[in-house]
Amino acid sequence: MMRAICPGSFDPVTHGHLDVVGRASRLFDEVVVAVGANTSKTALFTPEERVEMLTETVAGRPGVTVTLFSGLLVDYCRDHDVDVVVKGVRRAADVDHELPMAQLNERMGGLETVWLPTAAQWAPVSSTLVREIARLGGDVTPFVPDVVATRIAARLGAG
Ligand code: COD
Repeated sequence: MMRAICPGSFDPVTHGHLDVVGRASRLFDEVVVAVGANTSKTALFTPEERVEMLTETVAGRPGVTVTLFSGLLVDYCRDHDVDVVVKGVRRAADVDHELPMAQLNERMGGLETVWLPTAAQWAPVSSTLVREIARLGGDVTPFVPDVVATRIAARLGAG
């Protein structure tokens, strides 16, 4: 049995993330969607809120679970019998960003990484741009699930 992990900040989850999770679930027996903290980013939602939104969004997908993680990804994967990391790659800049992490995760914990090329329609989408569009009053409904768009509107509306 092969267990994969899709780690990310997911602040918030987008259709691009969900495309990668769905494709990973067809390749592996189990997929853990793991919400971690990227300390270099300014958060819109708490990690717990992101887990709630992800859980609502992936509910019913066989073999897919959602969790929080902290600390090193290699430690989480060793402790939870995770075999492989799955990441979505949108463009060359993602390779530059992801390659050192993949190499160091292999070196520190023998943890392999698989990259899935992003579906073309979601390649320009990022959580960072979704947050910016929403903060500036734009429509994010093409890029995120309805439940997420509703939560963003409530969060920003609440000031
Ligand atoms: N389409 C497809 N894939 C996408 C899209 C999209 N539109 N948007 C993002 N993705 C991919 C990203 O390329 C990434 O692979 C993944 O989805 C998550 O993206 P984000 O932006 O939600 O999350 P990140 O990149 O901020 O998450 C970083 C982690 C939390 C995973 C990372 O910092 C980490 O592993 N932290 C743990 C600490 C650790 O082990 N550090 C040492 C590493 S060597």
